[in-house]
Amino acid sequence: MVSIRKNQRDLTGAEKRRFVTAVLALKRRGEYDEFVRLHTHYYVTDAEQGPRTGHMAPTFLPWHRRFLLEFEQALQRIDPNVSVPYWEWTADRTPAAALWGEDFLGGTGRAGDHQVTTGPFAYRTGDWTLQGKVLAVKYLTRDLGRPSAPVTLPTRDELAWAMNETVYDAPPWDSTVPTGFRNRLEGWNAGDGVRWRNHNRVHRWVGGHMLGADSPNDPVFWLHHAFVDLLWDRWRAQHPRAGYLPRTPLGAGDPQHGRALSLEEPMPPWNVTPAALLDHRSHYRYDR
Ligand code: CU1
Ligand code: CU1
Repeated sequence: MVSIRKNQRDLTGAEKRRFVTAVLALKRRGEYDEFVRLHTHYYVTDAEQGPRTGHMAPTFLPWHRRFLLEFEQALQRIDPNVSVPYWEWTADRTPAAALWGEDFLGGTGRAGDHQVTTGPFAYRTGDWTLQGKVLAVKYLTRDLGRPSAPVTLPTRDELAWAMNETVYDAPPWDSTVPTGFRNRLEGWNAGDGVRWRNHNRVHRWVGGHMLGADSPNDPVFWLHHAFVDLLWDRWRAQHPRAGYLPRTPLGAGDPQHGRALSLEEPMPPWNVTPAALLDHRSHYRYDR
């Protein structure tokens, strides 16, 4: 079955309810926390040893594509009519957006400890207790827009700065590359000292758990990354001759050898190549 991923602002009340119900069921079964654990495990930075697959690497996009697909398929085992909606953060830009309503993801955290107290993922419902060995708190936290030192969501112009890049990625294939679509979208330092752009700035704007390696603890993670995934589609349509890079494995003399994966190298934990994830239309499509 091909599912259609919709803009969250177009969901009906019933569609929101079904999504939330399926997410809560996954949490009850313990499967949700496995996704959080997996994401944390694959959060490897430039400064660490070993391969980087999820972040700060060319595979940022294919790795999250597969991660979301696994999550969506887990939801669909509970309710086959559910798909992952996307949050177009260039358009729905305030804590007043319907996304943060009581009937969907709930709102920002309260003053002081930033505990989310509204909506289905509020701690007091008993349905959303965070798990993990080194967890500071068991309740979900958010600080939308960070009022104490305001952050703004990326604008269309800031996103265009990434979308207009003509190459996918470039050496040294990490968080320091000044050019290339991948790092400009992922949003690390592009050589000018500004660290948080586009994808990363959205994590900053939501705040709380979205800041860390265990960011999927906040269900908005999936809606954020579904939009990032859609942006990859749009970028490919905009630059039809620009393929995934690196095309071939990096040589033994390359400092990124074994750390950044090329088009045909399998990504853990699924053993799937970036090439195999370029076309997702047999699994899901976007509504626009
Ligand atoms: Cu991630
Ligand atoms: Cu992310």
